[in-house]
Amino acid sequence: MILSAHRGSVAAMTDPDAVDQVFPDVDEAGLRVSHQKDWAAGVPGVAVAMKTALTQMGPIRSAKTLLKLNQKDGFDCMSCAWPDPDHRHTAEFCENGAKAVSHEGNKKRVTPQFFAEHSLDQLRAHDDYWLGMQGRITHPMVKQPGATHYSPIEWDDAFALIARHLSSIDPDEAIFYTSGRASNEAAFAYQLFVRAYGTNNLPDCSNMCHESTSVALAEAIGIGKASVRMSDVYDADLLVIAGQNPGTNHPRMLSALEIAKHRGAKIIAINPLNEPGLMRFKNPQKPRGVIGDGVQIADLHLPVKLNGDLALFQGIAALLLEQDALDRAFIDEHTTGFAEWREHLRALDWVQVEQSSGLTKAQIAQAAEMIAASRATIYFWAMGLTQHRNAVNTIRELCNLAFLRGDIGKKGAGLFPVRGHSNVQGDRTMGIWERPPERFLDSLATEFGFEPPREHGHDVVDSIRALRDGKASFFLGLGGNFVDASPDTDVTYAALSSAALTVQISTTLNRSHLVTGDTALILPTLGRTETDVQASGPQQVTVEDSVCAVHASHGPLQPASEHLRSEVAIVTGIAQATLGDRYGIAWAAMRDDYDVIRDHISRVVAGCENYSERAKQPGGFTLPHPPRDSRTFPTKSGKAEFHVAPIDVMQVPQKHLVLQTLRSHDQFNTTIYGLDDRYRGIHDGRRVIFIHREDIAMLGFEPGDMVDLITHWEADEIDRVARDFRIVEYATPRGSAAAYYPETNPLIPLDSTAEGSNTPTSKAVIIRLVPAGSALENDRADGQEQVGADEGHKARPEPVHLS
Ligand SMILES: Nc1nc2c(c(=O)[nH]1)N[C@H]1C(S)=C(S)[C@@H](COP(=O)(O)OP(=O)(O)OC[C@H]3O[C@@H](n4cnc5c(=O)[nH]c(N)nc54)[C@H](O)[C@@H]3O)O[C@H]1N2
Ligand SMILES: Nc1nc2c(c(=O)[nH]1)N[C@H]1C(S)=C(S)[C@@H](COP(=O)(O)OP(=O)(O)OC[C@H]3O[C@@H](n4cnc5c(=O)[nH]c(N)nc54)[C@H](O)[C@@H]3O)O[C@H]1N2
Ligand SMILES: [Mo]
Repeated sequence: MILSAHRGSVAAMTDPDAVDQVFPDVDEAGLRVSHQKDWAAGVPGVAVAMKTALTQMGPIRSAKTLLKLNQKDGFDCMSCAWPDPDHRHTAEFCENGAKAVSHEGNKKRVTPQFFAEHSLDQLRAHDDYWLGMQGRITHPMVKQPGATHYSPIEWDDAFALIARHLSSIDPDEAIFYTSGRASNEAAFAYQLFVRAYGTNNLPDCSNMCHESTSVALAEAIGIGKASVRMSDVYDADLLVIAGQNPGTNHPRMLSALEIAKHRGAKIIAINPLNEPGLMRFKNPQKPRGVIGDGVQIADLHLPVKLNGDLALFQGIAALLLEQDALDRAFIDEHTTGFAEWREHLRALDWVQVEQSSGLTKAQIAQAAEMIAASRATIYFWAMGLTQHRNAVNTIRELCNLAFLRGDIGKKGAGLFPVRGHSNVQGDRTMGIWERPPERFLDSLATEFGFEPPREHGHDVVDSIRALRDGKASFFLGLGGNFVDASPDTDVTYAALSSAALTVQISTTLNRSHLVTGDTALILPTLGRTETDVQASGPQQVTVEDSVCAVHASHGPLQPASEHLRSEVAIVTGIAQATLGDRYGIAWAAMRDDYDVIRDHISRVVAGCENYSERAKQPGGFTLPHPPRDSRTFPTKSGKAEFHVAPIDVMQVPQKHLVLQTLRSHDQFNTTIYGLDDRYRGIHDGRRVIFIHREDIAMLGFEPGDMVDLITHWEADEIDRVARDFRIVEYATPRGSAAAYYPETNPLIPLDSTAEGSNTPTSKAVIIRLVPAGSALENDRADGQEQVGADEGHKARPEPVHLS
């Protein structure tokens, strides 16, 4: 079927696999590339969602789960942290939410027999897609030192093993990671255990995600969270969406954008790529959405160069200042540092702005005009802003813009970092933080009668360094896939492999079960779709979304195995085995009745008074946020703080590109649901690199060529290579390339992090391209051995999609 290159069609709506191929079947492994789409579907991508759900869960489980998804009496979708609207549809989920639920509700099982039949070496030869698709892990498993296979272990023996190890080391030699799916109850119990044990080594996925946001917002407005309510999105005049791809990563946001547009809002998209979800939206729930062209989303698209946002925001601000388009009253009453900032912008070097942003002054002026004409603007952002060396400064510059126009603490306006993992924000609120605020520790001390450690712990990057340098020997992951999500894959693999004991609390199989310490444990847990019954009866858990709204969640499905334990039961079990009755903390009582945990939360976490009752109300409650609620700013100065930052121009050597590493439409972080990225026109393959046509020619290649990617990083001697990527010509600015994560994580140096937040620079690493295979040859000629991570790729070609 041939579709227009510039417009999706109704046929494509009903047949999501319809493609017009640009170079069909060029790849022996089956990769196909078609034209990019210029629209995305929102709530719900019915055809695709139902197909996935029915295949993996069957009709009964599909109906049981999907109709409870994001409902007030149901469970919280684990696919993203987009807030729930007050008025919900019967089907309040998106295609990717359905994929996440189906993945967890999968009827396939990873049993002790599976582990007996597959050695670790055999499992390592499979890719992430295959691993994740094997289904739910059913029993606790152990890998003994030197063993070739995992074997079953009793829960109590697993807890005792952990306790023995923890008792034999200094608490600061242990690392306790959290991924952002853990419930507030599990997170609270976990940080309590870790601090009672004696360390603040609580890295979490935030350290690789919105940490730059948390740092920048805490400095600028005194609190690291979004300053908007869901209703503000509908009341805004202008929505600025920078460095975010909602069509794939927050599809339910498209419905909110559609409503806002119908109420007259304008939208500016700031993104190197013209992501379909930012361009045009089709809502299959409404006739208007299915027939015709759908709703145009972005009124202005600014194709900024990678890492060019700081310059762009300064350009916009300078023009607004020139036009005197500012909210004087807000600036005078609520801010500090304005005069100095204005001076800085008076001297703005427009040549540098245009170079760094890749945009013309005329394009930037269009954005300034739209902002000047708006009475209330919301600024949205995600990984496109946070994962850069100057990310903290970039986000502070966005805050400067909001202050300039008084766009904070006002109806329809504010700062809206859109979080990733569904409860990553709640986990932080509950104390999952390597740098906990003193006030939080004081409350913990009062509530539990022990003195928690005050020294800051390791974040993700520092945890890897500690393991690498032999300063840590124990790793526990409460969810997530640490080795695949982290940067510098070879370094990270070696670091984790040097540990004495690694423990993963998980639902499905992933690489972190295969790259392990001498001894390794897999502790299988209930997911959010499943019922959780403890001694006092069925339990609920609570979560917090991107706009500080807290609510309860309980799953409808029978657990995948009778041997699974809830995250709370596992954490309190480890705590009991390790600490016994040290400090008299009643671990068993917390496990038996989560209200006991919630009562502690009420007294320890500011804003959570009377927690259990309020969280369980239909729709829950919203946590306080002083700048949003009353324009009070709990910063050092008590005001919103303007901040001056120099423009940071990346120095890219000739014949090199800047690479961003992003998500396809068929993945959730390191979980690969499928091998398509249909909005970007990619089918049956993931090892592709998107490059501007003229850059391809400049580098002496052609679209379809196979290349190896090599990092340019002079700070150390390590060779960083990712092999066998197919070049795809794509609409991206000159010099800015893109490829999928986690395949490209071997390219990101551990030491390449954002200033101030230590977040890996996953959206800007300088690379060069060589013909596929020649990176290996050169290395051999140099006599340098390549270690580990990417080596296995040759042996396991991209599997062909079977559906
Ligand atoms: N289906 C699905 N949903 C998810 C996830 C998933 O993997 N799959 N992951 C979840 C998680 S943990 C997170 S954090 C979020 C991530 O949500 P996103 O931040 O949307 O995720 P990315 O795919 O990393 O996309 C980054 C976007 O920023 C753009 N970008 C890159 N560099 C720059 C830059 O320098 N400037 C600007 N202006 N733009 C830039 C990219 O082109 C891309 O559109 O999604 C969450 N939701
Ligand atoms: N190059 C590059 N690297 C990146 C990024 C990038 O954009 N580019 N993005 C970064 C970002 S934003 C993030 S958030 C991190 C993500 O890092 P992580 O959160 O560590 O990784 P995930 O892939 O989300 O973790 C998936 C695993 O979680 C487990 N799991 C799923 N559900 C549950 C549950 O309910 N309970 C428990 N206990 N386990 C569960 C499953 O076993 C699954 O294999 O990656 C970061 N890494
Ligand atoms: Mo994230």
